[in-house]
Amino acid sequence: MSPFFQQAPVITNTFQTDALLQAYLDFALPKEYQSQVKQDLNQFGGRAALELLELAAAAETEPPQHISFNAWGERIDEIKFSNAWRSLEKIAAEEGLIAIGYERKLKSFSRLYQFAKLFLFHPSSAFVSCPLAMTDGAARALEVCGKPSAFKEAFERLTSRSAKEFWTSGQWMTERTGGSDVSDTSTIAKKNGEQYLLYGDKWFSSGTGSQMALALARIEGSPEGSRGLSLFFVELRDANQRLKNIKVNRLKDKLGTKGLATAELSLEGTPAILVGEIGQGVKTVSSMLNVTRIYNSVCAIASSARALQLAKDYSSKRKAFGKLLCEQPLHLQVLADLQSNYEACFHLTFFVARLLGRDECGEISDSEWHLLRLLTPITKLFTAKMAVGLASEILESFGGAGYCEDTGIPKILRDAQVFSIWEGTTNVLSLDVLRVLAKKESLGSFQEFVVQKLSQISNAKLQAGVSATQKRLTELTNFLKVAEAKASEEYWQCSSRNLAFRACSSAPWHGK
Ligand code: UCC
Repeated sequence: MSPFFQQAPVITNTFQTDALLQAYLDFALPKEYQSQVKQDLNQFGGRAALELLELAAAAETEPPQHISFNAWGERIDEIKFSNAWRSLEKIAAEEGLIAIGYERKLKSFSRLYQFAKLFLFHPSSAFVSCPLAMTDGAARALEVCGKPSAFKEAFERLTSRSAKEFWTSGQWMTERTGGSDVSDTSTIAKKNGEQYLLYGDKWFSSGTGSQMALALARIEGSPEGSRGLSLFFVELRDANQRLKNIKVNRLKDKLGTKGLATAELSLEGTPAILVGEIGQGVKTVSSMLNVTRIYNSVCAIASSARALQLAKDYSSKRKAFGKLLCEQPLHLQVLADLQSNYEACFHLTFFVARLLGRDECGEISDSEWHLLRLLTPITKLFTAKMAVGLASEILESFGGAGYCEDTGIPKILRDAQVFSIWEGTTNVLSLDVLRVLAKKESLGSFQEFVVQKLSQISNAKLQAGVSATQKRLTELTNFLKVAEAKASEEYWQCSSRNLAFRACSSAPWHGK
């Protein structure tokens, strides 16, 4: 008898195999854009399943290296990236992963198209998606500031389709004193003619291979706290590609995201240009944060889609107790539950992406704007937690094989854990939800939205879901009344997580 070897799960064209993404585009994209978008995503889904996947594996096998000194003892602080990593960046530029969002050829639907493409890219990107998130966020922050002439070239490069011209950006906020609380930022900006020189340490910089960064710093003499912070544009390298008065202290040894260089930096008189107004740094960077948080959500659902695709394929190949896994009721039930949670998160994320597109094209109503502001942190925190839980269940669905590194499954779990930390932890985002709810318009817009969507549902089969959603909305409203009556800051803070999760599970996200 020939020995038994288990067939491995395989990934094939990730657009063609994604019935949900295709159906969503049919539903959400106007007819005139459908064929061009689907054609592009179809070719990209093919690349994601083969070429990109191989490059991503190579980028993880050859992680970035920090070379502090050259052969002659001179400090050079070079970060050496694999060719595979650089190829992924090049492909990202050429495929327009940032450009699509700014060319706006599909008007307000450009974000939907761009994020659908990012959704295919992320799981085969070794987290090149992380610098892309910051690049997009930086482009948006510069755009919101009116693209002053000093940043014209940077904006063009960030949104370029030419790999030669393309720049990525870092986002330098976090310091040793805290990633969430930036109020203690100790980086100082000293005036130097029209520009500034930055002095201080940045503790989590994942854009070290980038050509620019947006950095928070305190102009000498500015008040303490976050209201004394300003935002700065930094061009990292000189004409010889040497870092401009920036020392790389070390690369972080992280749980996952191994292909991504995350560095600790010292700024030792780094030239910088003020972005936006003095003392408005947090507010100015928040347009970047809101974009990177949506990226986080898209990447979270994308990694879940990939994990499900692997598990579903495996279940049609793996036999146990005389049947394939996909014929085992309990196995199917577990996968179905995961799929349904994932699909809810998919709809929520793409709904927010469409709102962002409407905002950027000046088509958003006041009520939708409040909804976008509220849903951005809620979506980020909810999709991140879903992705971590799903990755753990999917790993388990592979049994012992899922626990072995060479199947590639453990990496999915390690990488998923970053989603609830990157760009704000669940607690920080819950507190952001409180910040938004303090302005009453957001809650009103949310309630109005849910009621209006429910009123459009006429299918009798969906009535149980409608009633359940109405009940949850009433519970949420009652919960807020009780919290308001108690009115203590402590009570509000303790309730904020619960509040964010309740809001997320009270709404029908599918709908125009
Ligand atoms: O550190 C990081 C790396 C983690 C490890 C990752 C592993 C490696 C990478 C792997 C990648 C795959 S990531 C960065 C994590 N840090 C954050 O995300 C920051 C978290 N903190 C916050 O989000 C805070 O809420 C702050 C910093 C945004 C704000 O804190 P403040 O200063 O206490 O907030 P204020 O004073 O309430 O806000 C100042 C102004 C207000 O407007 P005005 O002045 O009109 O009242 C706010 O309404 O900014 C406004 N604002 C916003 N506006 C604050 N947040 C927002 C927002 N999101 N959108 C619009």
